[in-house]
Amino acid sequence: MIVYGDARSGNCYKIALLANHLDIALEWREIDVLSGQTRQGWFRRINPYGKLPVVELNTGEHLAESNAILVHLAQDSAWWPAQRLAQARVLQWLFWEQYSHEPYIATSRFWLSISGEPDRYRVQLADRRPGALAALDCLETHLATHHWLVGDTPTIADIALYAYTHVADEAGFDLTPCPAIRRWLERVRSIPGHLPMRTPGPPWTPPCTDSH
Ligand SMILES: N[C@@H](CCC(=O)N[C@@H](CS)C(=O)NCC(=O)O)C(=O)O
Repeated sequence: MIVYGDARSGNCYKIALLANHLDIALEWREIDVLSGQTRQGWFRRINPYGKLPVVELNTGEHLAESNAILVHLAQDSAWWPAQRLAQARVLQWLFWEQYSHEPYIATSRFWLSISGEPDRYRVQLADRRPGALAALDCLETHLATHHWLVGDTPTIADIALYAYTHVADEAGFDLTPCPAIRRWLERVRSIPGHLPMRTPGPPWTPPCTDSH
């Protein structure tokens, strides 16, 4: 499977982490989110949304949206529960991650630690802070009484939420007051096959760099 991703991105990291657990071999094509490649014609043809990550499956078909990719890869594995309600609960966390966690924590991290111009985003960072704190509070409350987000074993809900929660400090959020989250992060890290987030390798060069 080919992955177009930026190694600094938590959304892209989700795919690398699950693939490692599932022993899926990856060809990682490093695309710098700041390079403008995601707005070029070649990229829009594989993902009209213009966002990383995108995977190219063995069939040659493309699939975007990190959590949709997780659902696709996890089928028939222990990371996707067999029971219908448990499946819906995993989706509940995946949708929550995209609507109530990622827009606050991942976006703040991008502005603060990746954009290279954090001062430019001072107002936006302050604006997103209450939403990020609410997301962390929600996670902390749930994890205070649950080992994993859904059921008794880890699922792709844990992978999706781990991706940006474990780098919340890079978004300006100290997890010291969140002991349940910190214990859960440690549990996720202890699962055999865990893969830490990497630093980006050299950028991949598309065969044709058309801009339309
Ligand atoms: N909902 C999408 C979000 C993807 C996303 O925001 N990707 C960012 C990197 S984390 C990106 O490609 N940014 C480049 C751009 O917006 O041009 C997902 O979960 O995959």
